[in-house]
Parts: sequence; C-alpha cells; structure tokens
Amino acid sequence: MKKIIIILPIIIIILVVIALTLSFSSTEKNSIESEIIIEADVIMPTKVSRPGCDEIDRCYIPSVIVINSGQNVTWLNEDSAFHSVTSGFYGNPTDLFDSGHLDPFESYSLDFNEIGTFDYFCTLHPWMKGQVIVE
Ligand SMILES: [Cu+2]
Repeated sequence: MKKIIIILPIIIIILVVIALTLSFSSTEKNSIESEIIIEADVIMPTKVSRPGCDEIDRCYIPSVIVINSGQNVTWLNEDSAFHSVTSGFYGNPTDLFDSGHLDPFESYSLDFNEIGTFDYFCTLHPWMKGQVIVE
C-alpha cells in the first residue's frame, strides 16, 4: 500500500510533464508554420477568377512591373482558384514562358535577361493581363 502511495504521485508528475512537452512542441510547430511567407513581386489576389479585376487593373498586382535586365520576377497565386502566367495575349501566346496552372499559394519565378516589354495573361481567365517591362 505504501508503495502505491509513493508511485502514484510520480506517475502523475510524469504524465503532466509529457502533456506539457507535447503541448509546447505543437504550439512551436504552429508558430513555425504560420511564419512561412512566400516573397513575391506580383500577386494574383482573391476573386480574380471572376471578371471585374480588369476594370480596376488588379488581376495581377501590380499589373505592370518594371525591372532591370537580369532580375527575377516571382508571381504568387493568392487566390483559391488556378491561374497561370503565360506570355503573350489570350488566344495569341508567344511561347516565351508559361507557368502552367498554378495551385493556390503556388509561386512561379522567372529571370528576365533581355530588355523589352513582355505581355502575359492567364490561360483560364481572359480578362487577366499583366506586363513585365525589362530595362
Ligand atoms: Cu486566372
């Protein structure tokens, strides 16, 4: 009987320590997950899968980006729908670049080494247009 009286508090202490360790490690994990930030130069914001963003020039933000030759542009799809970054115009792609369908929160990066104006669009949403100007 005496043994049980001694062992029981020890078991309880061990269980409490295990519970605290588990809860600490899970909150640490959550804070790390929420700190994952994808840096992007151009974003595809929410709701651009419906027409209307073109009227306020906010299908890609910014819709026109000016960079220096040799620089890189990263696009990030912040919408819940698929989008693409495809060179040219809807119905008239130029085959210079094509991200394919970008999943929500998927990003796409490209180096621009030639000076020029590069129009692009979304293959799924004809109203989505953007431009990269390389100086
Ligand atoms: Cu789109």
